[in-house]
Amino acid sequence: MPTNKTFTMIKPDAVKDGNSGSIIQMIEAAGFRIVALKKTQISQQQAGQFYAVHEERPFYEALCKYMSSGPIIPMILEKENAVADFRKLIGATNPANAEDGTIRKLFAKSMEANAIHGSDSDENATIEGSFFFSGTEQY
Ligand code: RTP
Ligand code: MG
Repeated sequence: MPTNKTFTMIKPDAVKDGNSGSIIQMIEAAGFRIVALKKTQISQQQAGQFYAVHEERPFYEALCKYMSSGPIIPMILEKENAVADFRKLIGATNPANAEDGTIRKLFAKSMEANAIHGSDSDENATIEGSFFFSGTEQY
């Protein structure tokens, strides 16, 4: 059953550049309700756990180093059709291919430093949200 929730993180480059506020504004303007939000920093090992699905990919180690290089802002979001609509809002992984008006088109610098994460399925949204937030941190 669809959960109508997704999980996102504003990545280190966008937090460092002071783009968090603009990105959160775009997320709310697109109709997503913030269920949980915090600012935190994870270790390379924690990033490795979070991105375990990419373990065999050539970019895995660089990705985990990058994701632990500075503070991030994880959030759980709620909206009808949340996972698919949010992927549309953030745009393609490579900002060079991201459509105009998407978060990555506006704020991503490269394939790695691409400003924001979005879950790719309802199942992963639940797993990823639980990685950062307990039940009592979700409203
Ligand atoms: P995300 O999980 O962060 O929302 O991104 P995504 O679904 O669009 O892309 P995914 O394939 O899940 O890859 C996760 C993150 O790994 C980095 N990446 N680098 N150098 C590369 O070829 C490469 N490919 C992926 C990106 O930061 C991507 O967001
Ligand atoms: Mg992904």
